Amino acid sequence: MSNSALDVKPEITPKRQEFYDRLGKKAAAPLWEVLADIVTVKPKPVGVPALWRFDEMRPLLMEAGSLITAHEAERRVLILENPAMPGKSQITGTLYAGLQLVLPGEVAPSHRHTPSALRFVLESEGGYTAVDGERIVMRPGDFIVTPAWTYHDHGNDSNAPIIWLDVLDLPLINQLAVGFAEHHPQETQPVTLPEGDSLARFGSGLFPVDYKPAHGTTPVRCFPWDRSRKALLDTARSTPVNRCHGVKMRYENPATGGFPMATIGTFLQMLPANFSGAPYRSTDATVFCVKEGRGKSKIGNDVFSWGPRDIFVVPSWTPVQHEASEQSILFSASDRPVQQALRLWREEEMS
Ligand code: 1HN
Repeated sequence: MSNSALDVKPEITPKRQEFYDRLGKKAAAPLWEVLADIVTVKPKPVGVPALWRFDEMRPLLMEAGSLITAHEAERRVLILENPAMPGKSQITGTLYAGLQLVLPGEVAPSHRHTPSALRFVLESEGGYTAVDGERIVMRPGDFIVTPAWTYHDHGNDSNAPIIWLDVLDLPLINQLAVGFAEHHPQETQPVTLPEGDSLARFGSGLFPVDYKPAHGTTPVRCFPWDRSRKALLDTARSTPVNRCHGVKMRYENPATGGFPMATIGTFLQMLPANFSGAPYRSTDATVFCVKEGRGKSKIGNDVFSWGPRDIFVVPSWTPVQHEASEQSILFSASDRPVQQALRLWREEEMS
């Protein structure tokens, strides 16, 4: 659409301005002055493309570790803030991302809140997150789900730091003004389930005959890296390589076939060595985390080279084009389940 009231603003004459000023005093405003800003012809991305290098962030995270304990901080996290939105604690319009550190011997106290969280583990030689009575040992590449309003605490009983990427639907939850949070009465919630329980019970293609899926959220709390990687690479052997995505899979809630989380969709994709992808855009702004490999991505007009554990963000409807110099695996997360539930999601493979 062009040349219409949707993208052209009427001229402001002194008489009109005087009228607008009087409207303002009555908590009113002329729609025609803002229409083009609030009804956009195409999405106006929230935030800009950006990349965070793990090798630069890790020393800062360790420095944070010497300045404050996990206990005092509640969560010792460096927020990955979109550079276009400093102070807003968001990486996209709907998602928050951060890097969390738990040092050997530390516990991050148990609490619950209405925002949902995912963890993508970057560095760990043991240690756990506990979700709803189940301790989940963290290994690099594991994707772990903390559903809304479930108690969770983290602990490191290993000899090495644990570092992971947190992605939460916080900006969305706060926009809806449905944020609640509370501490567990104890520092660490009681462990009531055996280790590996959720995967053993719900990750084998068998469900209790009268099982009713809880709305939106997977009963499998952890998608372990070794299984995910094998599924991706085995699939890649018998699947054509998509010209934009390489071989891309989505994590699934085995009880519903939908995404594991109601608000955040998660994906794993393999770019073959020397892959040079075609541009692609979708309305769901996406946070990528490099699991393995090296390459670069053109996002809008910016080119970012990346390696293991780097994190980058692609804003809504911004073309992205991936290249890989060696076989690479990218984890990614976006608000696609929300957009699809509302029948609003769009994508386009470009040439
Ligand atoms: C939270 O609870 C965690 O549980 C991490 O690890 C990051 C950011 C904002 C609000 C709550 C966690 C968070 C958070």
